[in-house]
Amino acid sequence: MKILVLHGPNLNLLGEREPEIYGRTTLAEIDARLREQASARGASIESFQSNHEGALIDKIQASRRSHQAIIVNPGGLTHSSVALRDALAATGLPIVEVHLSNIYAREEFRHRSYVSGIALGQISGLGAKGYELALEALLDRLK
Ligand code: CA2
Repeated sequence: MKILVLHGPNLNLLGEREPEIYGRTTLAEIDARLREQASARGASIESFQSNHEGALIDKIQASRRSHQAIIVNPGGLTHSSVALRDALAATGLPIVEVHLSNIYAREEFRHRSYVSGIALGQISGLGAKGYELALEALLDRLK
């Protein structure tokens, strides 16, 4: 069982800037925890971060046959990208959307997600723990 973990634009800055909003955990630490968690359950993850919408879409398209589920934090593209939503929907894979911050407690423009309508579920506001919860839920579902 292989799960794709996608991190959108600017998430490479995690742990370096704005810790009061996004926490102190780095992206490498999040990925390492998920790798351990997956392997303890006989699964694996592939992690991919990009600041480029097209690169994320290429990765999503390629994942259709090689992966069984997707965890995605689309970053700012959450609120703007129909193309990313379409690519995710086209995989037909179960998708969990994760946000470190509570997008509904922030600016109005963050309240709309183009991804939530095609996701199995969304976890928002629980920091890095949200990724672990997403992985657990997907592995339970895939078993
Ligand atoms: O809360 C989240 O996970 C977000 O997806 C993060 C996005 C934001 O645009 C969404 O509304 C909510 C921003 C990612 C940028 O991450 C940074 C991390 C550290 C320092 C600066 C930006």
